[in-house]
Amino acid sequence: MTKLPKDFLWGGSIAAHQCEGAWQEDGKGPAIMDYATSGSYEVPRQFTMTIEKDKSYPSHEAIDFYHTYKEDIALFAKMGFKALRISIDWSRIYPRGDEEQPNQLGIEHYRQVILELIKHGIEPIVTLYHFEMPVTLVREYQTWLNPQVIEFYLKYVKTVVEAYKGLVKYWVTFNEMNHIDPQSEASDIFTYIIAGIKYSEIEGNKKEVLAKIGYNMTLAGVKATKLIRDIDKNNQVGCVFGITPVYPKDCHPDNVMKAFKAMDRDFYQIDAMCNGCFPKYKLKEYEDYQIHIEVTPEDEIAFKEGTLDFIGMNYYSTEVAKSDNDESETLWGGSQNPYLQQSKWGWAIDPVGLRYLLNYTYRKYGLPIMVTENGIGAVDEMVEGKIHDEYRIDYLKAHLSELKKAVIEDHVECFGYLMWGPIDLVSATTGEMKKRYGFIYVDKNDDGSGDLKRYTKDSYDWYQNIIQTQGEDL
Ligand code: BGP
Repeated sequence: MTKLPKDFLWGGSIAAHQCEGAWQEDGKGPAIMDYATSGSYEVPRQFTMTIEKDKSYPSHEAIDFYHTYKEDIALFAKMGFKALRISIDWSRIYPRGDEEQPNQLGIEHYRQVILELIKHGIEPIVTLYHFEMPVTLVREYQTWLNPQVIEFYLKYVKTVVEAYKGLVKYWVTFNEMNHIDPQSEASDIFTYIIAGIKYSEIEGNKKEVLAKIGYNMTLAGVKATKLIRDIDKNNQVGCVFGITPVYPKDCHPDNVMKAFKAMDRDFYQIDAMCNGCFPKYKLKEYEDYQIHIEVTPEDEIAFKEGTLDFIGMNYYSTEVAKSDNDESETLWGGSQNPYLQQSKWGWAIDPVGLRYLLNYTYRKYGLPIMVTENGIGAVDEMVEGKIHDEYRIDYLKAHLSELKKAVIEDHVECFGYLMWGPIDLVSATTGEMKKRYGFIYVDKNDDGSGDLKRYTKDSYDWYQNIIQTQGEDL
């Protein structure tokens, strides 16, 4: 067999705050990413308390997908997409997060987007939280530290899942909450995009704050999973994790152990959501730091009843467990791998890492996996209206070939591949447009210039053929 199965979900993934714009339209409230400025590889994004006139906030206009979704979805359909992962911006449904009644205009907008996808035979895969928290919940309610926020989240989830009952089957409770891990030093960017707070400004015991946020979000995730299935038993619920496998520096047993431990960062929450209980090893580890997490009998039931139907996997890169004298550093805090090349943004390119991760995760949990993000951020140059992005084709081809081996040779149950950023959009970590992922180029630059016009790149035709031949040409 050289083809991937007929019903394999080929497609792409996007997120509201990175593409929609229209940040004050149809009753949307301000969300945490609306206060994130643009940055670059060298200059980190800033997170401001007010909208400052001399700064630029890329989510405000983004690529204007809020208004262009029909044309953009038509372009995805022409490529042959079977699935598109979108996110719903919580602040369009409950602008402050704590209202009694939802904003009908927000509900109606996403209904139209979902119907448009269905019209083109594209399966909508809906993420309920992709860094889009109403800012009020951070500033007035202490973000995920406050159990009340779990209740607000569940109310929002109920509203949305009931509204689109029968239209959406695949739901994702959270995107990449795993980047908050008390075990390691976090960076401002990750604590901000996930929970709206800057790591450097956390007062008191930082580890304790991260542990509590991580626990409460995990609890919210399992409660939401049960809720979504209770609303419609045909619903399939997953959670998306951003997983960066960690390799040992060499075969010295101490280094192997170090790498094994470092993998906990990305896996302890998957354990919690798949094994029916919050992992005891994590609770004990917290105790070692004098952090106590109270798991109530009610929580225990929630973990039992809220196990996942599938695992969503965002894969970009691998890293090496940090050793004391290694200066090189990755975004996730490990060291660079000398055997691998890196993207312009320092992300190691490791196609085999995807096969390794698919096997590792499938053998650990036995659940179906969807690759919910994978791609390369690169600088594209337009020459006479064309973009020859062979580097993107090389990256995707190499990764898809390894995915194919995992499915066909290793028998991993992977039922979809959603390329990240099928249309150029705002980078989450840097806030740039320059870091482009798409098959479709958007004429928009970091200085705000550009007419937002769309152009297909060489990779657009390439992916169209891969989908058409079910991966036979890889
Ligand atoms: C993932 C996020 C996405 C996306 C992607 C690429 O972590 O889920 O939102 O942005 O990374 O990252 P970046 O945009 O920073 O290149």
